[in-house]
Amino acid sequence: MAPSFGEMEPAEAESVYFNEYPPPKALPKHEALARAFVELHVEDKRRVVLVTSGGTTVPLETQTVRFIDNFSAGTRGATSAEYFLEQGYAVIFLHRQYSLLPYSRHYSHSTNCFLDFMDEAPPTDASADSDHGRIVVRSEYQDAMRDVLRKYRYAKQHNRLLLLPFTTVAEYMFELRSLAKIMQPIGANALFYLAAAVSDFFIPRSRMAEHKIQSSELPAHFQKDNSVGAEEIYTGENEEKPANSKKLVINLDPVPKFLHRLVDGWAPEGSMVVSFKLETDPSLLVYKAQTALQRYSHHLVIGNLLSTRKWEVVFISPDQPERWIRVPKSRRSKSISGVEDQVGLAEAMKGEKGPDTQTD
Ligand code: 9Z3
Repeated sequence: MAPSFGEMEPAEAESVYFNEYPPPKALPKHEALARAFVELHVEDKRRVVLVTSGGTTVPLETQTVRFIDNFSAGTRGATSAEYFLEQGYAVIFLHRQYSLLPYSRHYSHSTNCFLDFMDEAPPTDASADSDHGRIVVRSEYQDAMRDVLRKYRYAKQHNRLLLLPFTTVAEYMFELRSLAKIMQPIGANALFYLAAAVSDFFIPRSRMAEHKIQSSELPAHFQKDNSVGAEEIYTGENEEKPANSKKLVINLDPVPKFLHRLVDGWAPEGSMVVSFKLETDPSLLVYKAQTALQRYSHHLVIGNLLSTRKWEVVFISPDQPERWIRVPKSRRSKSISGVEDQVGLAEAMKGEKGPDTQTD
């Protein structure tokens, strides 16, 4: 039996994995955009951060109808990107397509849709006929929206933000590898901030069905096209065919861990790598974050629990005691959209000024 990725040296796992998949179609275009972006900011000696954000998918079929997803709205990544921009960084935002984006996040996936922020201008004596029915931002949102709009415009006009989308875990891996290599000239001014929720399990291409997996038996003359479906491909090798043919048994392999390769090979010498660790069981979080730090020898693991991720995170860094950062209860969610929750945490994470040891 072929060795699993876990049994291979990181460099071997890299070559096997990247040879198995064709690179994403958008990769050459993304690489060209990233090269131009990096060149510009290297010239200006600006710090550049690659923020990854959103969940990766694992397709069940090559012509994908169904896929497995990882939880992430993109709030952490999009909010953090705004803070990096404010701190003078240029940001490459590698994100799951249609997940939250810096700045537009305030109005895109909110509980209130963006139309709720708008109104028709009230008629005034002075208003000309052409002004009649003009759409304006409602008065109570003017200040907040002006602030967001100015920051958004600034980032755009000064070329500080590059948005690059991915969908599948394979696309994410290709993009991450290419971008890290393209960032080489940035050297110690480069930061990797890996907030994307990356799938731990996937179906290798060699075992993936081409077409939509059928939920019922097909007449014999159709069977050829669909014979690579559920039973043969998704049932474990020694398992019997499910008695009920509607049952789909999915057999997933572990995704190779490329953080090693990022730290040891792809990322520029002297750059900083920050990864996130997501758990749901509180008793595991610190242990898992510490294990990740030891395994990959990078600079910081930020641990968070699914249920409390908007209020608290734990920093695990080499030779330091674990450090919890918490948003006090009084500053938790009063927002319309819910996304401002994260702002409290981002403020706290900025350091000295933040309520970093508060535990209420
Ligand atoms: C996180 O833990 C992020 O903080 C969240 C953010 C996904 C919880 P939202 O987007 O949620 O604000 O809704 N990311 C998980 C990072 C991850 O999957 N890490 C992998 C690992 O620990 C690889 S670096 O194995």
